[in-house]
Amino acid sequence: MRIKEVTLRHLQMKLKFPFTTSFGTFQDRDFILLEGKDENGNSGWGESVAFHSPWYSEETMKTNWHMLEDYLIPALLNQEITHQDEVSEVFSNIRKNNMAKSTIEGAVWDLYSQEKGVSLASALGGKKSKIEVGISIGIQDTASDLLRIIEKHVQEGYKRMKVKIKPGWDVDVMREVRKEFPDVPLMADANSAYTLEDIDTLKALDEFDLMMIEQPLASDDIIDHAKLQEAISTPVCLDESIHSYEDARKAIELGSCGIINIKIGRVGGLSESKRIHDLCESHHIPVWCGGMLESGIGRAHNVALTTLSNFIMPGDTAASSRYWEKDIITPEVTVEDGYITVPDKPGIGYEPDLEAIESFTIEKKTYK
Ligand code: OSB
Ligand code: MG
Repeated sequence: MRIKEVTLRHLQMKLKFPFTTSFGTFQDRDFILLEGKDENGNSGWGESVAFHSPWYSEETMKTNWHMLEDYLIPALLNQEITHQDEVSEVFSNIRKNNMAKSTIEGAVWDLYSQEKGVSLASALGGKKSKIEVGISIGIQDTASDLLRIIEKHVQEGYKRMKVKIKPGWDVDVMREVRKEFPDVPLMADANSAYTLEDIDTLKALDEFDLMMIEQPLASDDIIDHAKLQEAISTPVCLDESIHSYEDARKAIELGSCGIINIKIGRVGGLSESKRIHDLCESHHIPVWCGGMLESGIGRAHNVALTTLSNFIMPGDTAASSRYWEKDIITPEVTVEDGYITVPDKPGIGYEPDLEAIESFTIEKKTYK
């Protein structure tokens, strides 16, 4: 297979709700959508999960556009690819920039599975026909706002609640949540808001029987995460710290975590995600699929990845309608009783809605 033409689009979509983490709040989701055409005129789609600003990682929408335009697209255009795992070889001289790489690698996986006539999930080796999903809830103005949002999502059937925490919005808030929802599967995500100096606060969370605490410490602190994991009973889950198979191997060896959140963009694509998944499975480390407030295209990739066997905990891949008035795929991703039914059509299994895509496009450029 050869990619003969690539179109990049800058889309801007308004979230239905402002999303607040320990870093700040945003309501507009700006991102890059990539369409790659092969020699037969078929289109494969990928989404960059980089944000407008570098709060989650150093990558941004603009650095992704630059990497794609100046390095990744020129490296891949017209190259003969016999298997999608070869994309990482084509990019082997380009360091990091994982979200940028993943954008185009995702489109190649979509094309490859269309060519084989199988769903992206089957191309990856996934077996599940439905996947369990949870929901990630940003920091709210008051604890009672949070309780009402949790109640709504529990009623909708979501399988676990993830609450964003930061210093000053942690132990007391989680206590209130547990009091009102004693049995709900519950976890906290700190997005690196703590250091080992906060160990007493982090220990205090043990009382709430959390499934895990996600990324409590800095993204380059796997040694401190290992110390923390020794000191608390709640399993530590790493998100921002894991950028590759090698990172996962080292974190597992050090005992820095009991669980890993896999995000396709953060680790540089589906091939690397699968390698990390397999490594974790062989070490009995459960994984789950994180979310980056994706549009339907990125969401479809997440759904497919989650069908692999070691994704044994609910992911952050909630329904399209939780985020968007209108998504850019048909049908939209829907959740019933906390499950998404995995599409079995070839490729990502959802149809890109070109009219909706055009309506959210601010800038567009084609390379051939
Ligand atoms: O840390 O998992 C995270 C959103 C943006 C950036 C980082 C994170 C998140 C979420 C929301 O938690 C996941 C989602 O609903 O897509
Ligand atoms: Mg996280």
